Amino acid sequence: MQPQPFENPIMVTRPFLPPLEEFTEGVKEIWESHWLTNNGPVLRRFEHILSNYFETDNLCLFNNGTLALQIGLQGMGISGEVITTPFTFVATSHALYWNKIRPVFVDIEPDYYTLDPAAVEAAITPWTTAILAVHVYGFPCKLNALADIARRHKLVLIYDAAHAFGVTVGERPISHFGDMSMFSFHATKLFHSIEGGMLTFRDSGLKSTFDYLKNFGFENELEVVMPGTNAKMNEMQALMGILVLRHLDNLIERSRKIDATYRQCLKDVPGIQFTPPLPKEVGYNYIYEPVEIIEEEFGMSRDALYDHLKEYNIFTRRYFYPLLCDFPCYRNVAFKDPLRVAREVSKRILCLPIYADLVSDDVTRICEVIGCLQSGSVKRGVEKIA
Ligand code: T4K
Repeated sequence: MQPQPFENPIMVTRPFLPPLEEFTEGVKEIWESHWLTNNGPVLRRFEHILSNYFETDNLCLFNNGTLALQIGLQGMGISGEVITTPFTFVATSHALYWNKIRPVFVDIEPDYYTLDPAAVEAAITPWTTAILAVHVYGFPCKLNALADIARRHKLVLIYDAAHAFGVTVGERPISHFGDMSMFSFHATKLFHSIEGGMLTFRDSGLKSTFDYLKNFGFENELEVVMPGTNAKMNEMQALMGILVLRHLDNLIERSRKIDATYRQCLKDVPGIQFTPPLPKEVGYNYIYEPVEIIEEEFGMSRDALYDHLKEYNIFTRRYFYPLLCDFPCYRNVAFKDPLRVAREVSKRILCLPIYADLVSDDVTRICEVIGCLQSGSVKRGVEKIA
């Protein structure tokens, strides 16, 4: 039997929303206090809860992850060249650009798509000040190798951990590694505060700098100690964050089951390649479901599959294609690495729908559609989807 399109679109993700009563209860408190932003009581509570969760006081909340990273780089005084990955969301290198730092793009490793330490080391110059690595899809970077390079070359090690909330390594939160990590709490993330971001950092002296930078540099009513910007998280965001956090373990467990279903249902479909099992010491968050489509085996390119799935109301995403260095704003940035792995992966990668509310039957149905498209048992490309 031919698979039928879904009645309603299945998007790559859908934000988890806590029970409405929990949110309205919290909103009532905000209404009564008339305190909406600027370091309010709900934000302070959220910060306290996160301090316990991440086992550190060295954290600072922001209104989104991009500004958190921009401010983090500025507050740490990073300048010159920073070695980074082209296989990430544009915000990673935009944060460098806004600080007038030159991104030096180097290749990724083929298993989990994080920075290749050997490529990092090969790209170091006298102008290099830092490494900006990304725990892409929540997969931990090569933590020991990068730490070793940073130590030997006296470089700052910064992690874009936008995808990595809830990830642990050896039972320690991923924030434990590197000099600074940025987490995104955007609605599309497993853990979110509608919009939001957070920095965690090793040097406790940075806290006041980040607090100034996100609030115009105000020390008090009359004194501005540095030219800051406005990157404050508001009370509604903090409330959502507190509520979503209560459900996080359950969200991760549901996503883990979805991942297991995909792996089971697609295991015999030629040309679909999943990432290998993670090392035992990693507690993963199952935030994305990336697969590589090997055209020669699958019988169809990644892009063709992406288009055909839309005909079935299934909206996957090509995170992260094109590579950042191919966007017009980065085309003039000079770097030497041929980016062999990154170019190949970005042509093959496809992120399948995954979110806690996605029911198992729908995952099976998505897999059936993919299987039928592969085997050619359904018509492909009846009409071209724009
Ligand atoms: N570094 C990395 C590595 C990142 O991935 C990101 C953000 C950042 C830094 C910056 O952090 P933030 O400044 O964003 O905190 C999305 C997100 O907007 C972005 O946060 C995320 N990475 C990126 C990977 O994905 P788009 O352009 O793909 O989002 P959009 O609007 O197409 O949403 C994707 C799907 O989610 C939609 O098809 C439907 C669903 N959706 C989305 C929203 C916003 C919903 O169902 N409800 C919603 O409210 O960028």
